[in-house]
Amino acid sequence: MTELTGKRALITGISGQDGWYLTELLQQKGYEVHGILPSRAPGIGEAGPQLYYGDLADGTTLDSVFDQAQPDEVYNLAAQSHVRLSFDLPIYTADVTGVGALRVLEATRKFQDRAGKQVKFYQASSSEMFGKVVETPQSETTPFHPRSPYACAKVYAFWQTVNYRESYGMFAVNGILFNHESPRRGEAFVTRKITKAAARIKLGLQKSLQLGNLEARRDWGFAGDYVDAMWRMLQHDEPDDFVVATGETYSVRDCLDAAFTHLDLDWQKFVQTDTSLYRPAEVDLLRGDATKARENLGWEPKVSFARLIRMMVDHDLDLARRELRLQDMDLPE
Ligand code: G4F
Repeated sequence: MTELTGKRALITGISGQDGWYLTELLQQKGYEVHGILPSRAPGIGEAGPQLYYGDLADGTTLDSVFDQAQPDEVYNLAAQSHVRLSFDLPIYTADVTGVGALRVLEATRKFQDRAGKQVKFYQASSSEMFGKVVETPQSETTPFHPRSPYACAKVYAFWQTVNYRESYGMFAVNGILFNHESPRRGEAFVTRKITKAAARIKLGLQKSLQLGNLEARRDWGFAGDYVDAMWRMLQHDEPDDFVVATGETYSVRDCLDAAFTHLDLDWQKFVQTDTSLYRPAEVDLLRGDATKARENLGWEPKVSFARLIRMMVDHDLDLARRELRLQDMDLPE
């Protein structure tokens, strides 16, 4: 049911997986949603937010977007978010993922002064910041040891957010989100790469799947659950930083098992490892402790890892069936 808040939200990176789920959540709550995206993207337009083109590598249009959107809440989700790619594009990643967050923070601070109202700021921080972990599970007090240009950029953005809170008294928070997936996940991330390949292999559209490190372990949750935690952080009495995680950890191998078994397939017959997909430095194990979010925000994950992977495989099976039908009809996609 729609609760009419009359609030306005501005989301950077609105066309990504999280931007899409967050848009739907905020609209259900009666928000007017505005979003910045770098180029035309399928999907998000259907949800009906007000869209502006912009790239965090170029902050020159931010002031004018803020003046048009008049936000009460700003969610900075935009980033070059692919860890492996950040080794090939370290400077671009530092600019968009690190300094880009600073550009949005500064635009928020200046708009807050112009508008004469409090504007709350959410920074999409990442469990990748824990990197070479010094303890397990990882919580808000675990020291960071970033292992990629992406993670270094996220650490920079994390501390800028803390500094804007401490220097200017801004309501600025970091959500330290562990991996979160869904049928809307980009196809370059490992869960979606696996569920898509499993579905296409099942229907004979693909013969094999090349992957990198199968031993890496991640704490994988459902993106739809995680955007609710973002919103709750901005409704909390005090601005603070929170870990968002399931508390469980699974390997890439476990993900293969879950996806292929759901389709009665044995992944060992189809998967090859390709060393070019390994990272120069790997994050071996992530498992989060979300006690603080549970106790202070009343947040908890609802979708288990097994259900998440089944949901993604079922969705990708539908897409593969459609691909097969188009092929049979010999029509262009
Ligand atoms: O799915 P991934 O690419 O996600 P990664 O690197 O953990 O990062 C994701 O989660 C972070 C939150 O902790 C976000 F901040 C970040 O933006 C992103 O959304 O890789 C997961 C694991 C890695 O250990 C990787 O080495 O899977 C391993 N892996 C093995 N083969 C692969 C592949 N990853 C990808 N992307 N592709 C492979 O072929």
